[in-house]
Amino acid sequence: MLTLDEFTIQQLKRFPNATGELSGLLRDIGLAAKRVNVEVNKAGLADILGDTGGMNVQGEEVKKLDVYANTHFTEVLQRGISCAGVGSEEMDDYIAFEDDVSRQSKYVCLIDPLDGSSNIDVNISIGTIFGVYRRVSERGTAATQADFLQKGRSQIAAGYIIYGSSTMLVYATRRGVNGFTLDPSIGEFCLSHPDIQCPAQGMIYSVNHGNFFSYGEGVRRYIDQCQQKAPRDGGPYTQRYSGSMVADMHRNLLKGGIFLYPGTTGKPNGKLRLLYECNPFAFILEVAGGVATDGHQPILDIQPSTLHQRTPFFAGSREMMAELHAWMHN
Ligand code: P6P
Repeated sequence: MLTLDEFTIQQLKRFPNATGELSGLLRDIGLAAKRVNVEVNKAGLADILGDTGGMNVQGEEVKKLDVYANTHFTEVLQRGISCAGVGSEEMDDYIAFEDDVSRQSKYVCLIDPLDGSSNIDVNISIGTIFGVYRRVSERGTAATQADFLQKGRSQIAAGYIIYGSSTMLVYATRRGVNGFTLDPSIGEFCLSHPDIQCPAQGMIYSVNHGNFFSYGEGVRRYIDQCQQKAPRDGGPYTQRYSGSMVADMHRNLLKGGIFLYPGTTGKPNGKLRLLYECNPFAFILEVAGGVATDGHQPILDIQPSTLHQRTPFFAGSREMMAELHAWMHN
């Protein structure tokens, strides 16, 4: 059974020109994930549960675990040798690490340290989402805003940790998507899902029906036909939506399915964040054979203008996504 560290080193050997910085960064993320996992697993016990009383840049109440996760991932990345700075859902602006080693580092990271945190108190799976970019600013200097506002297609790697019935780390590079399950008995992430492919077709659709009447007409038509799928048309479909993006996207990635967070009349750009929620999952899906769009263009082709901008998000099995676009645009 390959551990995450052994796997990243094995990948390194396949590419002699690689410096090992990306492997080091991924190991750093794995290390931080183990620590966050310990706290997530005892959230109901420690006083870490519950609100800090603070509000994050999204205007959402901040759970203590959010703060812990953000602090921990940021510190581990700063102590590493591969990351020059971090942009995070929990921080108003990006952080450019000031120490000399970090200023020489090749990459920057965008993270949602604990997505779905409203589910912490009710024990529904939550997750960490991350995207890794090669910096565009000069090494030896502090990371700049341009480093963080790159198109998602520029990602070198992207992934997530799901703190669920088991804790898994899934990450993609251009070479493939691989999943590692944490073995608590040895405290290591072990390769459990090599070369993940998203099935071209699925029978799961994931959407918040509570917003149905505020979605666009094409989206409403698509959802209606999902509910009427006959066996001869690949149905019946089942609706699965947990309110935790990492949990819903992970299930659909493995089983096939489609996830929709459309814009609404009140929020035309929807709720999900482009840089640290949608871009990482769009990258993972495209490498795994799936599709992710804003309803019109690939998510990965959107040129970001601000760190916390939102986008409508449709993602999943490529045949289901083709059907969605047909209902939205014909
Ligand atoms: P709604 C969690 O807050 C989150 O950002 C995603 O994890 C999740 O998919 C979405 O919001 C749920 O939003 O409006 O359906 O409750």
